[in-house]
Amino acid sequence: MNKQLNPNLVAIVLVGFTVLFLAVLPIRIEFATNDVQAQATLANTEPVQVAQAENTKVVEYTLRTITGQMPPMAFIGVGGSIDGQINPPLIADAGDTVRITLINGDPVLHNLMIDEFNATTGDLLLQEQSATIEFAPDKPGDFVYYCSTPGHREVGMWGTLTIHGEASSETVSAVAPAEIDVAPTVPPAVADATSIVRNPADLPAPIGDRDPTNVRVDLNAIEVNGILSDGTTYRYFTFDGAIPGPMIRTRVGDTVEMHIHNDTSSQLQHSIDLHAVTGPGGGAVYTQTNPGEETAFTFKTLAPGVFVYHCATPSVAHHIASGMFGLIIVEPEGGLPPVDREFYIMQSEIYTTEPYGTQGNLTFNHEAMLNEQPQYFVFNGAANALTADENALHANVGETVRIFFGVGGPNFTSSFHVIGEIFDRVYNYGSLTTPPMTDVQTTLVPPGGATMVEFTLEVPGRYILVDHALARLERGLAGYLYAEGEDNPDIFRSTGEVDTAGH
Ligand SMILES: [Cu+2]
Repeated sequence: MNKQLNPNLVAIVLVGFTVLFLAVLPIRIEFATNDVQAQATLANTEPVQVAQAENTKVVEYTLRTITGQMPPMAFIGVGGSIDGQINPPLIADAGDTVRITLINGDPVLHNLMIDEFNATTGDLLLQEQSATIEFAPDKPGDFVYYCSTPGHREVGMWGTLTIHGEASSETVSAVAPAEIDVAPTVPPAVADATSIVRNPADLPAPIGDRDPTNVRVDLNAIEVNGILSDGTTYRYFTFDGAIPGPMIRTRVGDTVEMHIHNDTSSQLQHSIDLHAVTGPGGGAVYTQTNPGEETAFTFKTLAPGVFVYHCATPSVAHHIASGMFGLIIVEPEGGLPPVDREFYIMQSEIYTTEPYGTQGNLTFNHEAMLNEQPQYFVFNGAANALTADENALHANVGETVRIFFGVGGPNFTSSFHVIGEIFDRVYNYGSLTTPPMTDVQTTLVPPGGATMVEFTLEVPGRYILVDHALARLERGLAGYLYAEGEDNPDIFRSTGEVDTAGH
């Protein structure tokens, strides 16, 4: 399932970013690790010196991005009075020239923005990449500097720039306003976006009756442009390019060597927290993985069950909402009871700025996520994904079906239900050591939780998988299960058939 992206593509994207920001902003970009590298300075981007009073001055600050502390992401002062301070307060007087240099502390997408002064470093992606901005604040007040990468400000990457003094009409911003596109139009759908839907029949075979053993699992974190619905694309984060991530299947007592790779094309760190793990962070503590790198840890499966795994890199909810979750099944000794068909489905929400149904390339909206107001609810990553012929569930009358059903969330509990069927057995909360509940219509599955349901198909037809909070059906949450076979009029028949059959 590993999808290798062309490193040349990454280079092209980087060059593209650089050209874009050099074109519109007065910045210098340099790489601090190599002082012979050329500085790219455009002649027309020198700050204009205007109307500066004699007592104005240049105020310089250097900040470096830092992760893995508390808060999880932040700026840290470098040199001078702010050295070593997390998100240090920056101070200047109105009319001063403020010069801020940002150094990227890790190979992850960061930037620094101050909205009120149209000041931005542009995106920095490489470790030790730096950019310097200059601007002349013309009004007093407290202004937030922050990183605009989704989720970063929210987990702590911001501080305050305080400008003292009087607002002066004679003091003019030395920086031409950046040409920020504020048009409300939605960008067009990404032309080469791919399906990120995992077919629900794509899961490993049962473990069966075997002794505990050593298992190696490799997962690759990949950020991809995926198809959310017809004519609509979205930037997903995935394990191995599909949602949910690959099902991991083990038995109790196995020793699992878990490897997390982060694709070279990634812009963010990724990691894994498996709920089947007993240990710090479920593994997340040891797997915060930079783009192009790999981490690993080993754990023993102490308890059988159906467990969720997910990325646990801040903002964790953002990474989950972007598609980074899956199931790990730990089978009991002797394996699970045999069934005819198994399926693998997970539910999640997608928080876009644009309303449900908007065509184009939609954008993630962190505030909507914090407010728990998704536009989309999805099975296996995309709107109505499991109603499409290529991803619908298929079985035959007389067969027993098992569905592993989990909720990535990040926020909404599912009232999982199959319209027209009754669950013969529900392994509530995914517990495989508790006797299943029997004859259940609808079962609750919380975020970060899972269930295993089984039922036998007695009557042919199309059954609809839903969350019985049915408004979500109208936001993309539906799947079809087609049962083929002979009619079974003793169990179900239409009025018409009764008449013609003479019963
Ligand atoms: Cu992630």
